[in-house]
Amino acid sequence: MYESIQKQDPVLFQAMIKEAKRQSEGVELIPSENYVSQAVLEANGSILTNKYSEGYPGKRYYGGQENIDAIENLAIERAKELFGAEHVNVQPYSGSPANTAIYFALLNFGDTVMGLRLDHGGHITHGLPIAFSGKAYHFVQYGVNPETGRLDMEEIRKLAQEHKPKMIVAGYTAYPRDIEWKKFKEIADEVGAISMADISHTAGLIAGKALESPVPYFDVVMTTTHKTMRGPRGAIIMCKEKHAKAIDKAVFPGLQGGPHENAIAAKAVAFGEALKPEFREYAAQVRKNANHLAEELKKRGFKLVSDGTDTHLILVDLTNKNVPGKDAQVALDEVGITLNKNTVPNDPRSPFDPSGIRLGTPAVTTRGMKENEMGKIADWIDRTVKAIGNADELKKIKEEVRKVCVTFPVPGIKI
Ligand code: DSN
Repeated sequence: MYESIQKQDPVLFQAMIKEAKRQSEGVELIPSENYVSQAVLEANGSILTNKYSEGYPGKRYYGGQENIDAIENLAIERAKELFGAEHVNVQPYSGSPANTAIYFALLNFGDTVMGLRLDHGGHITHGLPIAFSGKAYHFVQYGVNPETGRLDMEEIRKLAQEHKPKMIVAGYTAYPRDIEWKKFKEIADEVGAISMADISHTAGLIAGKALESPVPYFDVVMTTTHKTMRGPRGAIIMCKEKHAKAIDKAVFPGLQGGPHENAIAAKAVAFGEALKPEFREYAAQVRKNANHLAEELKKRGFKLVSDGTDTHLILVDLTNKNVPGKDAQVALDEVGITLNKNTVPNDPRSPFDPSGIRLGTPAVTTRGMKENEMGKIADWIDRTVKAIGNADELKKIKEEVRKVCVTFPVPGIKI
């Protein structure tokens, strides 16, 4: 791998090879991560990075666009087919710029918007007070029900009727349950709000027909293209035709300059892969694995927020184990299991040292792991959490993890 880098830049090469080893010898459970195919890697690292192409296909500000237009149109057409979208903009650099572009297109600064609190599973771009979204717009934040850990649609309806938002954002980074898209749309319609869905976490499951889609109902739907979509780092915005002009103008020239056509080509590759029947099997298996892992963790006394999962994602509250999320993350890192510490709803601890951990199955499923491996992973997690401070036991678990992982090759890694 990386022969030219090895020759030209041995220091960087060493770090990259170590990372490749880490990715292939460990269990990747961060729910927003995945392993892309060799074809996605090739498109992303291709000569398309050389080209500037401000504007949109057929209307650019620089010459030499005949191939770039064809590539961007391919990504657009495949995304439309995959999600049944009326209009797609494939240029956003990533999720946060995409969300910012949507607000910039459809809101005025200071407008009232509703979004889920970050510490209940939302995102910084859904109105965190110290973020741009929270400063530029008047976000009214909704939360999950403290008893059930689930969204309470009646509470959301009440808040919407009280605050009359111009937009309602339905989208999540640490919420394990399926979303009632139709109900959200009904509430938005009742108060005359624009409906916006951020499906960054579940887009691959929606594309793979393993979860219901908001695209037929919602005014605007955005997603990152990595995570369950298994494409390059980036994002797309889908919308009804009536919002198309505003969205396109907000992305360029409103917020961005030249689109990254190498990433757009890689998005086209990923959408092509997701249109194949195998991707439906993948999406279904991601859910099966998450569900199995959740049940295996519960059997070992782990408390899950909302008591389970409908998606790829599991949120564990470690309070009953007397282990802070940060300590669990560090110990699991030591054995080669990667996940992230996470707040749980109404967490008494701080976001830097919260009560929970967040995990998910998109990456392990890409490697071909199934229910049998989910049982092993639950066991390793349980033993690791119990063995914090016991170097010998952690070393033993690390070797068990490595032995299993090397039998499941990672796409794009040959070492
Ligand atoms: N950082 C992403 C995640 O991990 O969910 C959200 O932007």
